Amino acid sequence: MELKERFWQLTQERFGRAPDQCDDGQLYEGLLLLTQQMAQSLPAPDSGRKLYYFSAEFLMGKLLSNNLLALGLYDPVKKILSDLGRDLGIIESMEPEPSLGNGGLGRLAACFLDSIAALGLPGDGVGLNYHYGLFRQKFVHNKQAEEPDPWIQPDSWLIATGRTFSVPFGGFDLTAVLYDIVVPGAGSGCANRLHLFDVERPAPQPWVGISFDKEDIAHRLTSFLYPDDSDEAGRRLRVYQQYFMVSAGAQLILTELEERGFSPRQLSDHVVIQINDTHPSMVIPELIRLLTDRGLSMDEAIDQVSRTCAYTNHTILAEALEKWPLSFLQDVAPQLVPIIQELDRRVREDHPDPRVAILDSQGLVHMAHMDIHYGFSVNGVAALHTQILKESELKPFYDLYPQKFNNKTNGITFRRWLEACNPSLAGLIDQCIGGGWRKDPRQLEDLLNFGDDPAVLERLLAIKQDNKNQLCRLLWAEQSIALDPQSIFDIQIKRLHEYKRQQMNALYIIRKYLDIKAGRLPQRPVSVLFGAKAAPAYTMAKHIIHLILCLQQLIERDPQVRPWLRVAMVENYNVTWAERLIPACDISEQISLASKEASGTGNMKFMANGAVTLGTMDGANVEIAQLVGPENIYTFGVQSGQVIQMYDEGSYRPLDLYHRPSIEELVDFLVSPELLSIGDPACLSALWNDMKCKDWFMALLDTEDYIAARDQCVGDYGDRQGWAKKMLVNIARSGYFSADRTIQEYDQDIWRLK
Ligand code: B1H
Repeated sequence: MELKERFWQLTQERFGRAPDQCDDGQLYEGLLLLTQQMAQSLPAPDSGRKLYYFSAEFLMGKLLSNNLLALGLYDPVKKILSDLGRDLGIIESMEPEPSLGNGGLGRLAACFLDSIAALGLPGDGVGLNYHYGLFRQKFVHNKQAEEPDPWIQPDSWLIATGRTFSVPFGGFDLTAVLYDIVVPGAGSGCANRLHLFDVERPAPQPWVGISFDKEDIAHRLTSFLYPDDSDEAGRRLRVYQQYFMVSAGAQLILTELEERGFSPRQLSDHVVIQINDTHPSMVIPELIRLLTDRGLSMDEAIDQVSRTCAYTNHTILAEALEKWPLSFLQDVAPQLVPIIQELDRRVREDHPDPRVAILDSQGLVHMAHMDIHYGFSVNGVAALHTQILKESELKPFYDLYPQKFNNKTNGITFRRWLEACNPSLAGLIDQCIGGGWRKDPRQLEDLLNFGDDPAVLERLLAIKQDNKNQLCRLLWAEQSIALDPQSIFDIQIKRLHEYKRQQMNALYIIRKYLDIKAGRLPQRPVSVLFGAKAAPAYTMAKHIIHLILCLQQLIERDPQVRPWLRVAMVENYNVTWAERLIPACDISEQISLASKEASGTGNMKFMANGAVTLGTMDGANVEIAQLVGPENIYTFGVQSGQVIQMYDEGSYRPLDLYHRPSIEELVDFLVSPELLSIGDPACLSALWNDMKCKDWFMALLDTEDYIAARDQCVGDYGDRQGWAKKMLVNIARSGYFSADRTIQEYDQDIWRLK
């Protein structure tokens, strides 16, 4: 049946009316059903070995456009709608964004699913169906407030499969119900699935506090995206969620293995599990348990599992490396405890070094250690990150198992992050080099032939300007933020964390503010945009949001400063906002303390959309710098080796830096009468104190160098031709960061699926 006919039939059946009589919501639902049906009819990729990507987060973003593109329906549907006088963009805005993740780690998992399906590889995601994703952020009195974000509607991308598994918790069993989201592969003609487990009868209301009795767990286990682990209740709930996810996931794997006609003894021949950070690490002892239940000896089970599981490390921040008290596990999944003890015993037998033990002297289970000993691969997510893992963070393990360690520099799907979010740029690229880059982003390098073509450079600038105009209209309509589209758009969007150093960006804003007040005008007007959520219990991060919002208000009220400098923090930053902000960006702020940002993926998205990076030599910025060359990036700051050494020696003294007059003036502005009259003195002075005396992520160390590099960057922007050339080189060299490339490397070096 023809697409149009099918759509007419569908809305007729569903709403008793033809599309031209439907409202936007009905059209959205109709398109959702249509795409879903078509995606569901695609076959799964031809299976050799099958991958299961286990992750506590999948930050999928809106799916309608993405799926239409993957199915090759985007243009036809757009046409059908415009013939009706309707706009796909507006229809799409009806879709709630499933925020089942915090940030980069969850978005990476989503990009990977997209690439795995596009490459026609057999690989499904395994996670949890949180009813409330990450909180919805509101700004109240210049502070972050959190509201629950229900995303599941009667019609959503979730498909009830009817499959259930029984998860044995200490003292009771709980049924895990499987929902699927279909993941159609762009151009591959096949589809994979994202498997999300849920409890059978989820509580209708979000909750405050949890009592951990059987009833509570039974109804609320999947209520929220795993909470931050700042209190014991949060930590305990995480362990419940994690075990629920891995036990149901492991049972699904063994069921599918059997359905494919293989025995549990053949597990590693037919299955590979990628463990995304340590949140799913309990899959190792759980699979060992299930295999021994099915008749394998302990030795056989351990051998099979060790050849099936591979681990990705995403951070060296100590607080994110999970260590669970054995006593928690004793409550949650007592059947795992003897297995973990046995795994630990075997490690100790072979390796007396206590640093590599699984169980430490305080009774904590080091999840990453278990992954490394009992997995066959350990990878970092950017070249520098993997090097740091090998040379310092995980050195004792690297010495034991050098062959297990490998790097897989992160990537992004260009289908969402260029084709879909920046159609005018995509169109210009087509005109220059044809459409081959859409399948193979490395072909973007052909753009380098146009580096001296004034017409192309001019188009590039015009498209950027157009995207900035569009963003301005949206910011005004949705958040009453008015910006000058002619100003430079300097953007920092990412989770709020001290190591990402939004506070250092704020110090630059203060520098410019003071300059303008003193009559020293900047080279040109700059708008500094932020988007960031802070974990609800992360006090210092919330103070930094407060500081930024106070600066925003201070400047808004000041007619002397406002024409030159604006600050705008976007409320409730999420994937959808990122898709609007990134195409409109001139300067991409990637200013983490060197060694602390494992990779970053926002940096890659900005680059592909023609922003120029202002960054430290951290994470994937290092690889960006190599690719574009020094004249097309602005780098600054102390190098990672030196930072690591300062931590080792404990030699960083922020107070000494603070007493430099150029820095003191900036830091002291936090407690100036201007700011105190707007903000909360307790928050501002707490932040002020911390920056002077603690500054754990060394913002003051790089402040002077940062200000100089940023001024240089703002100055260079004035040479419009020169700047356009930088943009072009950035776009041209971004193809390396295609998630398709990353996934091909995972497949070649780790998964070997076909
Ligand atoms: C990343 C996390 C993370 N690394 C714990 N680690 C979390 C750890 O709620 N938790 O418990 C949540 C998230 N997220 C990010 O992964 C890195 O910081 C980025 O640099 C990297 O690009 C991304 C994907 O690899």
